[in-house]
Amino acid sequence: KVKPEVQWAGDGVIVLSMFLPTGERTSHFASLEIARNLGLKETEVIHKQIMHPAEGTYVEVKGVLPFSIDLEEVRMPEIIPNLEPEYVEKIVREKNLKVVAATVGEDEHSVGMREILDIKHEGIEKFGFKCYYLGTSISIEKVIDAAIEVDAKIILISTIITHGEIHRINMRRLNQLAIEKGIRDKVILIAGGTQIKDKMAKEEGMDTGFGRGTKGIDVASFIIGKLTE
Ligand code: B12
Repeated sequence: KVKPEVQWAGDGVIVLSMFLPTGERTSHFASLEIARNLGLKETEVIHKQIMHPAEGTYVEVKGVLPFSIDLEEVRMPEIIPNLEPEYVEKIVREKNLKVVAATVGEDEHSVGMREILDIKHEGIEKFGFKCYYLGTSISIEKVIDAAIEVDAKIILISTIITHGEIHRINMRRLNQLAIEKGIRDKVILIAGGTQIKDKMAKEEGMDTGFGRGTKGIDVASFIIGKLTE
């Protein structure tokens, strides 16, 4: 069994951080109420910061967790081991694999996609993939057209998730357009982004989805696994 700890072994102390759209005094007592409702004991406000007075207050509350976790019962997702980098590179070069990549919709987040592609971030270029990066705020139509033009076997799209479910609509559109243009069975479709989940991507017709912390080798390994299965 295990409990979080701060001052001594297994003391159960945790810290919650929250923003409340209320003034300092109200936020102080409301945050304690929230912590108590979550079941924490010995609750105490340890830090407060008034943001802009018209916005609210940031509060940190300390409390003691009244339960411990049985490590035997902790559920963890299965680890899928990556392929050896040398093997990945051999297949990529043999098959002369090309990738079209873009951040889609009206999304300007470029850093994540670049991490996956760039050789200097250990991205997939490192394994010999020829990458055609189209940029940010790219339409799905342009992505598909580019893939057809350069005969790419892999399409990578990056997207944040949105209230209007635009991320889902874009993934669905990518799949549908690939079907309409007759290339769906010839391309691997992969979506990624800060809050993208594999399940969500598959529900919208992608072959897989990758979220936070993804490395180039994870993506390269998936592609080669799929092409050689
Ligand atoms: C930097 C940043 C920006 C910069 C982007 C600059 C740039 N050139 O990229 C700027 C200031 C422009 C920006 C703007 C906005 N942002 Co912003 N931004 C961030 C921030 C702080 C970091 C993102 C980042 O670069 N992370 C580092 C990279 C390496 O991580 P990553 O993006 O997660 O990428 C990894 C994985 O997700 C994955 N991955 C990503 N893409 C792909 C694609 C494929 C194919 C694969 C396989 C994997 C993959 O692999 C990457 C490497 O591990 C995040 C908060 C955060 N800490 O995540 C918010 C965040 C992404 N932004 C957010 C929001 C809401 C916005 C705005 C809408 C804010 C606003 N109201 O104006 C605007 C949108 C503007 C627009 N039109 O796009 C939200 C998105 C929430 C969501 N629903 O998904 C976040 C999560 C902040 C938050 N908690 O609210 N933002």
